[in-house]
Amino acid sequence: MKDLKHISKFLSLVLRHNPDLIGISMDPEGWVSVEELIEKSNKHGNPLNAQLLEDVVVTNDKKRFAYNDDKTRIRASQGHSVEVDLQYEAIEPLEFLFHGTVDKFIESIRTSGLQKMSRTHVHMSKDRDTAIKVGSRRGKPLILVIRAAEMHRDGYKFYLSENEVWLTDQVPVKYIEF
Ligand code: HQG
Repeated sequence: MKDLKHISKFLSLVLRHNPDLIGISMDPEGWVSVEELIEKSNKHGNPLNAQLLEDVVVTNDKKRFAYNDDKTRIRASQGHSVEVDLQYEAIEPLEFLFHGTVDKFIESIRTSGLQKMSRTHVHMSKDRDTAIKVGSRRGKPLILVIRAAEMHRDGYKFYLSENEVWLTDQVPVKYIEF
């Protein structure tokens, strides 16, 4: 299990942030070849084979990675900092979405709303418990409630990633309950 977590972290690094690290090519929708990923991971000193990759995809706690239909390609379902167009369809969000953060960011969020920072989108959760886990990565979590349906009525677009993370470009302050 420890191995799978290590592989998951390595895959997040390569598939979300730095494909160049192992010299793999990524298409505009974020997909890489499974064969190339296995070959180049091994060359980079990160042992990987088809079974291990499958185990990571299936057992991953947040289902971070997804195969294409014939399992020849794989990508991260969200969380990128490299420019990708995941081609998710814009859909109507739940009435409220949740964003877990920490106190040190609150002043800035009160001024400029939620911004995507280094990633391609602002990430939000469908429930408070998930948002608590997200915020806890950085310290004592603070949960912001986003009036998502109202934003949507005002023309903002929302996307739901394959692994059920809600995404949007930004959240202006007026839609945030602190
Ligand atoms: C904050 C993980 C100052 C924001 C999680 C957050 C998620 C601002 C940080 C996914 C700000 C960005 C994403 C502003 C936002 N001023 N700070 N105007 N606007 N922030 O990691 O949402 O486990 O890029 O509150 O579970 O924490 O990796 O975003 O604290 O789903 O799969 O800037 O990553 O998934 O941090 O996390 P991040 P996030 P994985």
